[in-house]
Amino acid sequence: TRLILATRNNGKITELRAILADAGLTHELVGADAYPEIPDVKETGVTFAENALLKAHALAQATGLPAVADDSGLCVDVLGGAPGIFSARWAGRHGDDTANLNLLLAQLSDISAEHRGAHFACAAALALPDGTERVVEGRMRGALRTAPAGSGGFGYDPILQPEGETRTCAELTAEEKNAISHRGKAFRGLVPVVRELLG
Ligand code: ITT
Ligand code: NA
Repeated sequence: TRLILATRNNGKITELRAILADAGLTHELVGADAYPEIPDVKETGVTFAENALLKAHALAQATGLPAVADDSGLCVDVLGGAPGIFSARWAGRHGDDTANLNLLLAQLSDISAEHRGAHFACAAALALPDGTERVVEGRMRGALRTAPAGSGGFGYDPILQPEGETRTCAELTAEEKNAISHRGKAFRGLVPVVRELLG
């Protein structure tokens, strides 16, 4: 059966396909771009979980198919958890990863190494056309570099060095990142729920 990936972020789609396939999910995974007529939902929630549910329900309602969604972001300790749910538009224009990363680095330029703790957070939501919903969350803790390094992944990956690592997320292989990432944890947790509800 088909399962909609309710996202238009290609970095997420690549990772989700690998994470879900590695977890043994055999559903046909179809990105939101296969439904260009369905408008993007306004992310009016105040938590990752609320926004992930909004996106999953919108696609499930519009397609009549089960949908999973990912809402995620970078939460910086010294900024009280910002950019958080605003990570995709921190510098103003939605999805401008380079501008977002550069603004954040500038904001942290005076912050010393011991105060550069942060985590990525991901809420993985499943919604069915009948309104059934589930959410699983995952986090990856690390420290923020003072300059970007690496070309893998997407978004803020070049500046987050996961705990216990000497490389940034953008210097890890896709497999290495997925094994420890917020997204890997959240969606590996969601897979048994998908199996239970969809078979
Ligand atoms: P969809 O809503 O279509 O899924 P989006 O890019 O708007 O796509 P979000 O609102 O969840 O998604 O924003 C997530 C932002 O958080 C994303 O733009 C990245 O900057 C950042 N982010 C999330 N996961 C990340 C990861 O694994 N590595 C680096 N940055 C990440
Ligand atoms: Na969001």
